Amino acid sequence: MASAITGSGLWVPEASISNEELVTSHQRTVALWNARHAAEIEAGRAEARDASTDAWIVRASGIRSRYVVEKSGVLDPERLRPHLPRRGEHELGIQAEIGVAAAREALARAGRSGADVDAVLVACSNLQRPYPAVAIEVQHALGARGFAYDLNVACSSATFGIQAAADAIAAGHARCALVLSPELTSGHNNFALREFHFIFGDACTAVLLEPTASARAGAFEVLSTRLQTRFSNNIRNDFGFLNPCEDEARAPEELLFRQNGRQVFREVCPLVSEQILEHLKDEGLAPGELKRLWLHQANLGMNELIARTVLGREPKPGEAPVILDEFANTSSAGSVIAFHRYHDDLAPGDLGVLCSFGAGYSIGSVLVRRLG
Ligand code: CO8
Repeated sequence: MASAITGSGLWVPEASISNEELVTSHQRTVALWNARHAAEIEAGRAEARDASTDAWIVRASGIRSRYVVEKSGVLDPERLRPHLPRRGEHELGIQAEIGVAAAREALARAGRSGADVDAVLVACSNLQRPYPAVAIEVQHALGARGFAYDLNVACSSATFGIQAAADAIAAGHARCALVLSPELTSGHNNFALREFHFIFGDACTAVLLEPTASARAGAFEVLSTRLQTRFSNNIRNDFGFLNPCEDEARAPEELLFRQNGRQVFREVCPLVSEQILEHLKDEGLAPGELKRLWLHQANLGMNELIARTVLGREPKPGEAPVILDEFANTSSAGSVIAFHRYHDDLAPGDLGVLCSFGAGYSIGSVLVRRLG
């Protein structure tokens, strides 16, 4: 049974941090670190750290600001992570809370309620606990039926989740499936190092899938999906439940996000372009038939290169919408935010592709056509 995206939703934190604010905090962070490590630097056992600049961030990434769940803790050089008061077991957790907020918007757009939902997938890069699944907490809060589970494929979690939801509908295991991506990246970003501190932002997206036969007018039929993974250590985070069992302590940097960004750029761009082109070819479609590319939002240069390679020409304004200037990289939520913000103008029959790429490596493409 074919399925369609009948609604999307977005939760955006109230607090936003501009590059200028982030760089000011980073300058203080670096000054503090260099002062505290002055003896080691003097003895040649450590290297002095350099501060970040706004001009470099914009030139290298296209990012100008990011939303965060809590701002004062992130900007405090002595803390560099959000303040999130601990919640009781009977209170809704923070990831479930933002998942419910995004889900309610997707449901309202689709003309559905929580009671209509029979599958909830929470698909994101970082989960606040192993169990009970955040997805089951959301299912309970929404009064949804059926089943729920969490999955993590880093930046590609949402597209992998969309394929899982479409498969569940095709198999008759679900009729109304939510895919939520509550990305609280500020809890796992490394705000101390200038090569990482600007990259990420927080947001949560929701996508609702239903059988095409019962989809509302204007929904987006999922024509097909394609997933690819290839092992790479170039984007890595070693935070995990076995850390306390290791006798040799890890450096704090290893327990946060880290990457070899230049290598990622070089290796991932061709893989993504090839995947989209092959996906289209196997569906008997030419790139010129695509009206929109909703790409993962990590780096403006990456998106321009991928769009240019896929289309075989410079993309026209709006063909590959950019949201990373405002949101930064929101991991798996990025391509869904681009879809959520930029789909209303498409006409019935128009084709688009949602494509994510990131750690793993993992790449997911979802080919959709607007229904009349
Ligand atoms: N200000 C000034 N100078 C800087 C700064 C800064 N902020 N940062 C670095 N520099 C300097 C470097 O020190 C270096 O100096 P030198 O040449 O003297 O050594 C120089 O600038 C160049 O540095 P880089 O080679 O690192 O810079 P790049 O041009 O490669 O740009 C980017 C870095 C922007 C990171 C770029 O490589 C990029 O965007 N690559 C793509 C990365 C990508 O898409 N990654 C996907 C990761 S997301 C994902 O998979 C989800 C993971 C889970 C999320 C969890 C969240 C916490």
